[in-house]
Parts: sequence; C-alpha cells; structure tokens
Amino acid sequence: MSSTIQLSFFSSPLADHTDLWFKELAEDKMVCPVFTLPDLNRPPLQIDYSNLRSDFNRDGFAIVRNFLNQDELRELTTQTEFYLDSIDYDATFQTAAKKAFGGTIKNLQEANPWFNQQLRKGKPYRFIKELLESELKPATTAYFERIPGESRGIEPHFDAIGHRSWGATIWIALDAARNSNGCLHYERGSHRVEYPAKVGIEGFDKSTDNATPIEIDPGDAAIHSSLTVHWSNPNQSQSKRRAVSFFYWCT
Ligand SMILES: O=C(O)CCC(=O)C(=O)O
Ligand SMILES: [Fe+2]
Repeated sequence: MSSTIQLSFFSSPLADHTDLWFKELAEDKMVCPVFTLPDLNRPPLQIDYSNLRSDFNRDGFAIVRNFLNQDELRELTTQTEFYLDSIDYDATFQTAAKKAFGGTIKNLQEANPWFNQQLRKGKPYRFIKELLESELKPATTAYFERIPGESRGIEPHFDAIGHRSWGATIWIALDAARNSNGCLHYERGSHRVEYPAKVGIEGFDKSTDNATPIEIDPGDAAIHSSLTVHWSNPNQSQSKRRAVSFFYWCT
C-alpha cells in the first residue's frame, strides 16, 4: 500500500512553539533578513513514498520533481545568495574555477541559522526521514556550483567516504541542470558495489549504460544514497548550475 504524507517547508509553529531554534531565528534578524515565520498556508507536498523507496532501493537514487514550490525555491535561492554574499564568495573563472572543489562550500549550517534549521527540522530533513524510515543524524549542508567556463567538475565518489555508513543526500537544483552545464550523474546500482572510498575512484568508467545524467529543473530534487557513486562534469557552458545539498546519516 502506498504511504503518502504531507510536508510543508517549515516545521509547524504549533508543534514547535517552545522550540529554541525559532526563538533564536526570530531574534536573529541581522543574520536572516528575509526569514519568514512558518506559513501553514503553503501548499503541502504530496509524495508517494512507496514508489520513491522502490526506485531508491533499486537504483541508489530517486528524483522528485517540484520538491520545492515557487515560494520555497525563491526562499532557498535568496538565503543561499545572502549567505554567499556574507562570506564574499567569488566564483569566477579565474579563481574558483581552477581549483579542485572550486564552487563547493560546506557547512552552511554552522554560520547560518536558517540553513541549520532546514538541515535539522525543515522539509529536507522530514522528507529523508520518511524516505529512509529511520531516525537521522543531520550531517551537513553544502552549496555546489558548477562554474561557467570551469575546467574541472567533481570526480566519481560516494558520500560515506571513510566509514560507509548508510544515509542519504538530497540535492536541490537552484538552476536548470543539463549535461551542457555539468549536471549531476548517478551510477545506477552502484550502492550495491564496494568501491574504494575516495573522491576520484581509480579506473571508474563513467561511460557505461548505468551512468545516468540527472537533468532537472529549479526546485526539483535528486536524492542519492550515501553509497551511490556520483560525479559532475565541468560546466563548459555560460549557464549557471547551482544546487544545495543536505546530507544525513541513519542512526
Ligand atoms: O553538485 C555537484 O556537482 C556534486 C554534488 C555532490 O557531490 C553531492 O551532493 O554529494
Ligand atoms: Fe557527493
């Protein structure tokens, strides 16, 4: 039988009225100038988790179109741009584009309460918890940009480097992701294979029939297990390709 639950971007203020996070966020207007209070009128997301779970368990990944509605996408984009401005992020061809992991910024939740709240209680958290049917340990939130004109992408890897713990990552597109601008690729079924735990798996063949380009639109989400091999090629177009990922471990 299919199980469908409803999510909205924020935790319910009724359920969470004593919650410290909301108190801190409400008091922290300087850090989060566009933070809006939880809005119960936002349309909830209806998801057929049983179909999604079978994709995820079979392939090691799953796609949810329109994971965020227009308001939620605007909010995520605004918060991301605000955060990048606050750290003087400079993703130009001359600088970040030449570095290994240029365009990758980890631990957004450490300096920014909005991202912390999303990681620990927001829609990404509640969605992955339901998908994996497990209690979760939130790990990190990261910004991933494939920079127009860059010479390097991200080599094949899985996220549970060093420990092979089970968990999942939800990658939310801020821009349209296409093969031409360095979209994410998943190796179908790779969560069942024991690959060496390092970024840049030696001898990994990116051209088999299992290599799946994830061409998705702003607000769509791609979800991969912590053991699924994925990579992205350099963005050799002039189109931006930005995304935010939320990482979780099962407990
Ligand atoms: O966005 C990318 O290019 C890589 C993303 C990634 O490795 C991840 O979300 O785990
Ligand atoms: Fe990754």
